Amino acid sequence: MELNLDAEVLQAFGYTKENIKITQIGSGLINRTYLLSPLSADKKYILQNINTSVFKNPASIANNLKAISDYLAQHHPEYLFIKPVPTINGEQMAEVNSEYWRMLPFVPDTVSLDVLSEPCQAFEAAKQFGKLSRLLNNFNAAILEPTIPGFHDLGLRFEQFILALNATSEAQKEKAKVQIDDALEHKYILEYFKSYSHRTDFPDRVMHHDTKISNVLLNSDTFEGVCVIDLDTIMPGKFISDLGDMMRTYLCAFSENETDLAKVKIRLPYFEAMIKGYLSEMKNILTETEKELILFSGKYIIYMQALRFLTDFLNGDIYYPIAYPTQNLDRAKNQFKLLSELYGNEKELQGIIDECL
Ligand code: GN1
Ligand code: MG
Repeated sequence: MELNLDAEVLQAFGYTKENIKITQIGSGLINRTYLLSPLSADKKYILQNINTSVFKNPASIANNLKAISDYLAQHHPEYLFIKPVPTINGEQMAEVNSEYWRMLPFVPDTVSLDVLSEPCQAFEAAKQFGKLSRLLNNFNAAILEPTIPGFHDLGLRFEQFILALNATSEAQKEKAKVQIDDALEHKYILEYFKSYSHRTDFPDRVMHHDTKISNVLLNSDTFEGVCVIDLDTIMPGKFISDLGDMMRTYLCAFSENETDLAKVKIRLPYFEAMIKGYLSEMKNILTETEKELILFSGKYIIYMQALRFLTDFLNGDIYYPIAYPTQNLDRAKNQFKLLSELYGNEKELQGIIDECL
């Protein structure tokens, strides 16, 4: 699909419509992403429009990426960290008509997958996210700004769900009755998390916060992990964010959009590969408390995502784009099914973790 982009956006980065080919790519729900192929050189770039109703302070993204990339350049210069290409004025982003745009280098000879079809892909991806956390273990996470305040704060997500529940219509409540009950019944996940908050060995770390498979670039021949992308939500968080979102998105062969719940099942070989990949980087860094919470990370994140989809359905779909009216409710159903699968396989899953530790 060829697209018309505001000429000013391209100009900010030193290009014009005449010397560039533009294609929209990517499957993310939040930002719009384009591939730019400058015709003059064998180079490609990714251009992204930052969704400012989600990222209310885009400068925080730029500041965080700058702080991290400076640190990595100094301490781990061999690491491939995809930092933004500055504008011709040296800015981290271009601001055009109150919209924010940033450009990133396109990494050649890599692929981004939308679904995992081999356990080794789970290993490679988990290893990449684990590696980023390991390399940033001594970086002071406290200097980063939350790019979305309370992003993975389950307490806040639960409050937002209650607010939506109190404000929604009886008709919506009726449609979502089972899922609302599910949401209330699983509140103990939040209580369980809170019971760990006093632990001193449960630090804030630098978390990616969006560890789905399409956010890892793999070598297009060998399928080895190359680097992670989509760095907008890099900010301080608990380790459970990254590992939990991998469980949410790698273990089932079908995505959150699958409506045939019989297909929502957990693939044990993918779990094992994912745990091995993650621990190949993080085993010696995780604290005792964190190790205790490995399986819990999946429960926390899947429950939170179910709450977020359900909340959005009750709010009239103001956050996640939908293709049909009850899609966010269906996504919530899917996530609650996934959660029940995690519980149903708990023993085997914990056994795999124990063996890997
Ligand atoms: C959003 O835009 P995308 O697809 O990378 C969301 C994630 C959710 C995900 C669910 C900033 O990510 O937190 O897990 O949708 N990102 C934001 O598909 O809200
Ligand atoms: Mg994202």
